Amino acid sequence: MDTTLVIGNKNYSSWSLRAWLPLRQAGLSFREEVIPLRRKDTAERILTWSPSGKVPALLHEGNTIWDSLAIGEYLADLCPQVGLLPAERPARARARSIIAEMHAGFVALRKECPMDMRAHRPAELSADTQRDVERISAIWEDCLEAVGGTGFLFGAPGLADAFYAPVASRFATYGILPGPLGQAYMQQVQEWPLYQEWLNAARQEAWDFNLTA
Ligand SMILES: N[C@@H](CCC(=O)N[C@@H](CS)C(=O)NCC(=O)O)C(=O)O
Repeated sequence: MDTTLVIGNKNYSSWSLRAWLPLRQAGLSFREEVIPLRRKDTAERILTWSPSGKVPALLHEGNTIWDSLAIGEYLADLCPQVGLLPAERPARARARSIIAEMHAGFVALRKECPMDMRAHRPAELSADTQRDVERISAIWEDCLEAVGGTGFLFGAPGLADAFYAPVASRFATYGILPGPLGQAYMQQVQEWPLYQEWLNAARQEAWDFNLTA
């Protein structure tokens, strides 16, 4: 049976990237259904696939799984050998906590600094966004210190990195500099071959929301 991931524009849709990365890591073959956001027919097109009216949605073996976090958990469950979540329970609990914190929070950063992978547009941050940046830097530092100071958040790349990859992209776009460990982590994400593959596709998309206007 066909596996399909329904996503938005790669340059802008951070939630889509969060589902696409673990799906690629899982190694399932799938096709992408890309629905351009912010068009007259966007809502109607998404609703033919996703009951929430939002992307991403995963169609797998007759199941529809919508929401990036549900998709990540589904894939971790389906392919435990891939290690999307850490093997040890305490690390797995921390991974789930920081994933949930990302999924539910950082509203100021998300609103003020929307993902725009192709752009470089350094910005002055509001106090609320600065607080989000400081919290994210602390999360990254805590995780990296626990794995020896380099690499991905829990050593090998996984779901936690998928959830924070769009944040690394935003930091790069808006000229936001975390501490030294955070900067090394941003570089690690930017060198992740799957991230580069998505970014290259984003660069080739023709759609432009003109977010500065
Ligand atoms: N909580 C959802 C959020 C998904 C979401 O907000 N997706 C946006 C695109 S990144 C969307 O589908 N927007 C609908 C629209 O723009 O019409 C998730 O984690 O998947």
